[in-house]
Amino acid sequence: MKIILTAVLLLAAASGFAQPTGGPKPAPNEKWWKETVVYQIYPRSFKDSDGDGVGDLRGIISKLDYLKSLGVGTVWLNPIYASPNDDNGYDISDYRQVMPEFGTMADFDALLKGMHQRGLRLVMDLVVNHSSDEHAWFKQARSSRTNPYRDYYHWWPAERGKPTPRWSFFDVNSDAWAYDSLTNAYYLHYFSRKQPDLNWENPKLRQEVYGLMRFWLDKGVDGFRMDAFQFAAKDTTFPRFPAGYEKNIIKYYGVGPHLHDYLQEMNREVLSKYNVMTVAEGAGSGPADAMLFVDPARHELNMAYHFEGMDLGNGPDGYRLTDFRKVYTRWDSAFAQRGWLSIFLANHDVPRMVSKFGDDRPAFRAASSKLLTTFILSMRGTPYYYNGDELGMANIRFDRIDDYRDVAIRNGYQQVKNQGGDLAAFLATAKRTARDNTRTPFQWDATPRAGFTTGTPWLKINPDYTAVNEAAEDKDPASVLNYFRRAVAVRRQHKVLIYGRYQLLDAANPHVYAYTRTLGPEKVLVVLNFSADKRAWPMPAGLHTTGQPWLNNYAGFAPGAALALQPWQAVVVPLR
Ligand code: TEU
Repeated sequence: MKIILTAVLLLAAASGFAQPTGGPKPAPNEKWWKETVVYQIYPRSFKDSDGDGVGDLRGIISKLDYLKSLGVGTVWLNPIYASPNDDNGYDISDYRQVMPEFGTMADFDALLKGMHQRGLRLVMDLVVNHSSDEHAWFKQARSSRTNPYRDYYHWWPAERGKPTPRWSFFDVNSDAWAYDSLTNAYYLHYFSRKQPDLNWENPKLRQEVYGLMRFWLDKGVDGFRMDAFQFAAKDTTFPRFPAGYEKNIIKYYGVGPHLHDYLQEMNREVLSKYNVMTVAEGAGSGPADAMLFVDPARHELNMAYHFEGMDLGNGPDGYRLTDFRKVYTRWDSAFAQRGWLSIFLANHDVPRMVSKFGDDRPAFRAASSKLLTTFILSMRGTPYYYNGDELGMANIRFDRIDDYRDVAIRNGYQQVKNQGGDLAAFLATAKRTARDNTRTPFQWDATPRAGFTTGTPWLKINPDYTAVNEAAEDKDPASVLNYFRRAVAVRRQHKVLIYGRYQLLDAANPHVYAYTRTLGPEKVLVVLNFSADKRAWPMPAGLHTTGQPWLNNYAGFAPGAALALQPWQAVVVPLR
């Protein structure tokens, strides 16, 4: 009897049914990381506690109750490790130390504890495609060709001549090989010169990474966002790529040989031992590639973000709703049966969501921010929401190169200058697309420096902070902030919004994006007017709303044969 009972319990645990007593049992593929809402904090810009103009861990700690008030379940923190900050912490010089500008390990421990006490989970950024050139491994590696750390990185001995060209994201010459005279060799850096790529073919390096992952997991962190990891595996024979390859970087640079072997090994040795979530930043060039990262049968990562949605609308004419809808529909159907995605419209690498996908003119900023929030929180996939978007923060649109801090922009500008190119055109594009647009300090209140710092902020504060700030919005029931809180609460209450089948309606409508979500007997309609004009949207035959909307960014809702939509109106309403 005892043996049978044990077997039953083991089976239950294996099938995901093991639950503390009480509460409804989740279905087998329900997971906490599918049900959570992730809120991304860019620590440099969130809240400064000591007046040096740089956000820090104590600053975040002082805002824990704010985080709790949002209703989100998980915080993803951009890198907080020791770093010379060539790329704002994405160049790590010690993976087991906290960047002194951000605080101490004791501050980190207090932050983690404070989050857990409030039922919030903490996900860290794991940046292991590259380290800083100031990491002890690289200092060793570059010191001699026979150093034991040499093979932690990729080298091309200069006696072989010039290396086969490789393109770099942030290099001033777009050259991913940097010559190091000490050992007469070039090292590889897909990002800046201060971010040498780590050699994942070296099992010792892989064990180092697993060790540092355990270090943070043993502290109790709840998962990792895997930075640029698709670039970690490379063809180290460095073949020539066909002309024009730099236009399809992911295809040639990403998802190289053995990438999935590494992820499976990492899962086996580390991730499988903890109840944590993992998300791949980028996952190849299409849904089939992405599935390989997250198919549960493969035991690699939990979810991925694809860039196809983000890559829309970078040109001066913005994006078309028809393209936007096609992308999200295609990815949803590719993951309808298995695998899991994230849904996001902004992060620290792209402009503000309201400026890019909405309309940040004063008349439409709030409505379009709320509409985009509704989209993120009503799609299948784990929502990732970038700090400040809950206030409707907009692009700052710098005029001068000196205002930028980002290595990508500063080196890009220098390159255009060196080539005698059109600097005005470069700056015009940067206004629209630069990463510093989303990195400006969080706008807490209308006092000088937006309540972010008492010192000089590391990056200028958007002057609109006197109107757009947390203190004002907190008090206003109709604010973007309070709409975000409602939308998070609604998602948490209704599993149909998390797991429900997505079905597109009115697929060719150039302005209105509408879909249903269905789970068992529950069915809900989402209607989003992606335009600054009023629109009448005819209800499709056979669909009948029932009761009041769960979410509506305008006051009124009149059911009927056609919905009269206001500019940027978003409605989520149950169907019978
Ligand atoms: O980004 C990796 C990535 O592929 C993005 O490079 C993106 O294409 C780029 O930022 C465009 O400018 C990650 C981080 O999110 C980013 O902040 C880092 O700069 C980068 O890795 C290097 O670590």
